[in-house]
Amino acid sequence: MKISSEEIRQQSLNDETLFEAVRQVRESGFVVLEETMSGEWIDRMREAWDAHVEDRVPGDLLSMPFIDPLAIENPWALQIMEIMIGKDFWAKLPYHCNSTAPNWPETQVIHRDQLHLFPDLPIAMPPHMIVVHIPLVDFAEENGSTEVWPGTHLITDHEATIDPADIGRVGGLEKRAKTVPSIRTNMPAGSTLVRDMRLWHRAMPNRTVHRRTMLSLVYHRHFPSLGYQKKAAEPLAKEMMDGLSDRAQRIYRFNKQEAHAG
Ligand SMILES: O=C(O)CCC(=O)C(=O)O
Ligand SMILES: [Fe+2]
Repeated sequence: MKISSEEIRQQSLNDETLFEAVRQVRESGFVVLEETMSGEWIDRMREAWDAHVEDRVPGDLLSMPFIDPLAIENPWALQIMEIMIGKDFWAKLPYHCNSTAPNWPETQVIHRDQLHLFPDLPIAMPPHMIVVHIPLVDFAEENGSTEVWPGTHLITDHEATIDPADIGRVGGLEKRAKTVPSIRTNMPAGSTLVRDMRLWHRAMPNRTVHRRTMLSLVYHRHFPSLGYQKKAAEPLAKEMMDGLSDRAQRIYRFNKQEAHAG
């Protein structure tokens, strides 16, 4: 969806836009907010990430421009996530990107990045993991914009829904996906795509001579009763954490060196 230049400048969605964006994530499993980032921002980020992906520069993913606030605490996505996965969601640094090389020939297996919570129940729980993507080039069919199956994040009656191997991309969704319409996430560079990680999707071939890169930042609902979460995060240098905003320090709290971050 297009958002107003005012919402871009203020880095804040108005009530109506926010309501519509949340509705789309809830019902379709994703929303695209078009062109939230400036051309300058996109170029700087794309050059840094492509150099990193291509191993041209020994990139420190915990430095600028990788940890730019518009990436790690994307203000538009944060507003949506605060409503959908609760204000105290968390994430880990460094984040990653999804990049398809020039002339990449492969179609990925259809998969969901996350299973349902309570996969044995016949109803979908509210979202618990959300990924924020920021495309660093225009996404179109020629360069392999991701294909998604709107609404499939709510499908609970499929055997692959309860099979953890489904996340391992074994192809359990291919047949059923033929019965559900799909669309390509064609969007301008610098958009913000917010996606429920249960949504069925796949990477597509890149038939251009240019790399197709998007940032991928994963956010988790906080479940205070599940103490295991912080084990998985690498502790980051104190100076680096201290350089982040208070909000970012809270989001990335499991990267903190102290044992009692939760
Ligand atoms: O790069 C893409 O378009 C999607 C990649 C993806 O879904 C994945 O690797 O899990
Ligand atoms: Fe995926």
